Amino acid sequence: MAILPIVEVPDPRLRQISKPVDQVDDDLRRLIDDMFETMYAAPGIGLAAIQVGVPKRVLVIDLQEQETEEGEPVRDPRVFVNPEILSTSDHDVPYNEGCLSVPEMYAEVDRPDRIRARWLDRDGTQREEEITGLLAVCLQHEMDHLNGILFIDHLSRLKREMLLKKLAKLRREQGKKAA
Ligand code: GNR
Ligand code: NI
Repeated sequence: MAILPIVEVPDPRLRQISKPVDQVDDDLRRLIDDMFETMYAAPGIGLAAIQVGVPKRVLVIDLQEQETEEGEPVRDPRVFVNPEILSTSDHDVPYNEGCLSVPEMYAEVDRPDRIRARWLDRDGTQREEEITGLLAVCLQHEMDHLNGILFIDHLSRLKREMLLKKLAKLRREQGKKAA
């Protein structure tokens, strides 16, 4: 297993449309394992393959909402290969989103609160489920990545530009500190 470098804005790879997976095999499972290791280390609750530079329609999610008595997160790894949204509710909810590819920036994004989705799991078995709550938010955020879309694309141009300026400034300051 390996922690892979995460691609950040404005890297053009984040704008690529990822290609469908044609076989869920051991090579793909190795990528999935590396994606989980990278996501847990970040830490994050989701990761799309393109965020580690691989343009395949694969994403991993672990909301890590539960903790043991010792305060250790209980792992609940979920894998989505070639995910599709079959239907969405017509009720949107806001959520304060962040993204490992737009580090340290957060903004409210409205998305449908309930989706019906179909995908392949890590064994290549087809699954279909009604998904709600934070899992629905995260799955839609990750599926956007497969289509070259970032959460900042859902904001007004003014908000997006302010956020990207803030990120550029933060990087300049961090650059100075490191030097
Ligand atoms: O770690 C992440 N947290 C998060 C919070 C709110 C909505 C979406 C996310 S996904 C993000 C990790 C990431 O960038 N996945 O693409
Ligand atoms: Ni993201």
